[in-house]
Amino acid sequence: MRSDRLPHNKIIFSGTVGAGKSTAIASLSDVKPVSTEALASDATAQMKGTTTVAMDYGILFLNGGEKVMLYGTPGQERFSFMWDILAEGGIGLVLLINNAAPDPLHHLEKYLHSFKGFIANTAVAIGITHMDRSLMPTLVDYRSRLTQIGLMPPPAVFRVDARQRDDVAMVVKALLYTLNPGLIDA
Ligand SMILES: Nc1nc2c(ncn2[C@@H]2O[C@H](COP(=O)(O)OP(=O)(O)OP(=O)(O)O)[C@@H](O)[C@H]2O)c(=O)[nH]1
Ligand SMILES: [Mg+2]
Repeated sequence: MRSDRLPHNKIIFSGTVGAGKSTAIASLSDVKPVSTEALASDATAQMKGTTTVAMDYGILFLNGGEKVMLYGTPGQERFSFMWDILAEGGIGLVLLINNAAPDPLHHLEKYLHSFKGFIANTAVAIGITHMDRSLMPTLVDYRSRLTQIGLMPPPAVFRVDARQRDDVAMVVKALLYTLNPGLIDA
């Protein structure tokens, strides 16, 4: 892979609180990831001990030696000012939705709306996490909702366990493939 095939090489992980954004970056990164965890407060504290307050950062090396920078956003909406800042210059979005949280289909719509402008200029691939804990909604339900939303081309949707590197790699490869099928030939 040559650098002229991947002029900008930054992808963004966003999505619901506890979906596994920080975990996914740690699973996939070939270097020790940088994280900004702080003790959770309010409703998040009932779900998890810490939460991302600024960003996660990791690096993935593709087979050709090409570097893909992985940026994770905070899930909490009170830190949503970071979403646009982190997305600046990104080539695509991996959206992780926590299937064990209440109303995940609503979260899907909300995050797609928040990143509407970014996605219009780039691409998105979707990972549904915590499906081992909650089977509903199903991937079919997500695909139906995406059809209703009308994004073109329709985003790829996968079952992802953020703790599993192969699962995270799959959704990232789908994103890179959407952007440029030549990118993942290595
Ligand atoms: N059972 C299960 N646990 C998962 C899965 N994916 C991630 N986790 C766990 O979910 C927890 C939350 O993950 P984080 O990586 O902190 O989530 P986050 O999206 O970064 O959360 P915020 O930064 O608070 O928005 C961790 O304990 C992960 O190990 C999954 O598919 N199944
Ligand atoms: Mg996090």
